[in-house]
Amino acid sequence: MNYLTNEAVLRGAQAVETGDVYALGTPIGRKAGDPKSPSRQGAQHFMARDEGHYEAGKVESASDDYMNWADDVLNTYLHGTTHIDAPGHVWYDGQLYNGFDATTTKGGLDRCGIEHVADHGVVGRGVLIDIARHRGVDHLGRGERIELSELQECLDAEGVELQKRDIPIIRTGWIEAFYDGGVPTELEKLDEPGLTYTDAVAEWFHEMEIPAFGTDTIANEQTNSEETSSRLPLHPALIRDQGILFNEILKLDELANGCAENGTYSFLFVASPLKILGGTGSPVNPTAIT
Ligand code: UVW
Repeated sequence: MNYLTNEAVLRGAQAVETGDVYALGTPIGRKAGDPKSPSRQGAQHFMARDEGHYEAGKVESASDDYMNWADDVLNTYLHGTTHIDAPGHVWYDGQLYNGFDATTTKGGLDRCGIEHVADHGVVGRGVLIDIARHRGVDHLGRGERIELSELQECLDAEGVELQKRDIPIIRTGWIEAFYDGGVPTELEKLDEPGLTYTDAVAEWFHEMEIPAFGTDTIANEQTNSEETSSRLPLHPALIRDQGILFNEILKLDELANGCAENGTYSFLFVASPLKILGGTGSPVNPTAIT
């Protein structure tokens, strides 16, 4: 996040050409269910006050006022929709990012919580790397791997340069497949496509000084790594070792169509987490302005 300097923000602003605005968050509270990790429950949204409450006499209108109002409550995992992971979200060997002790996560993150990201904001030059379109498919298949070399091939085909301190946004088409009912959502079957850990991938993120990256999958990487035989090895390698912000569960179809129509794949990317003290992440509705 420290790489998102004034210069990086201005580079993002300079990428704006059309003024088109794309909201990259997924809807919350669909009756059919929202895209999220199957290890988490779906969001519960309920009304604390609406006209039904007044009709039933459960709440009273203020006698000196003509106005009634609606109020509601959202009970949700912070990672249960489009979200940004806090740097303290994952750890190994008892240490978080920057060497903080894992016991500092007890009862809420004393270190590396999302409020620090929220205070700074995630603003910079986003670059869409539309792997699904590059492969000529609606969406990548279960467990398919994206190689580092393919990112560069896709960028070359799009005619855009990913510069140091940019925010890569990788599209697989997976979330559209979710809405079409085309991907399994049970935990044991969660088998998403994406990048996976290799030394070269970790070094590339480091050398490119990538502050944040996003995808339209639930966990931003190939779920079951072909390389390490473990689940989600990029999480510890990038979040814990490098402090890179993961923006997951993005809805990228409209942005992708706009980029393809205009032939420009860079934009101003803005995502503001909520200031949840000690939070492990926060829902966001990121904005891409092309
Ligand atoms: C985990 O994968 C543990 O969480 P998230 O998907 O929010 O990164």
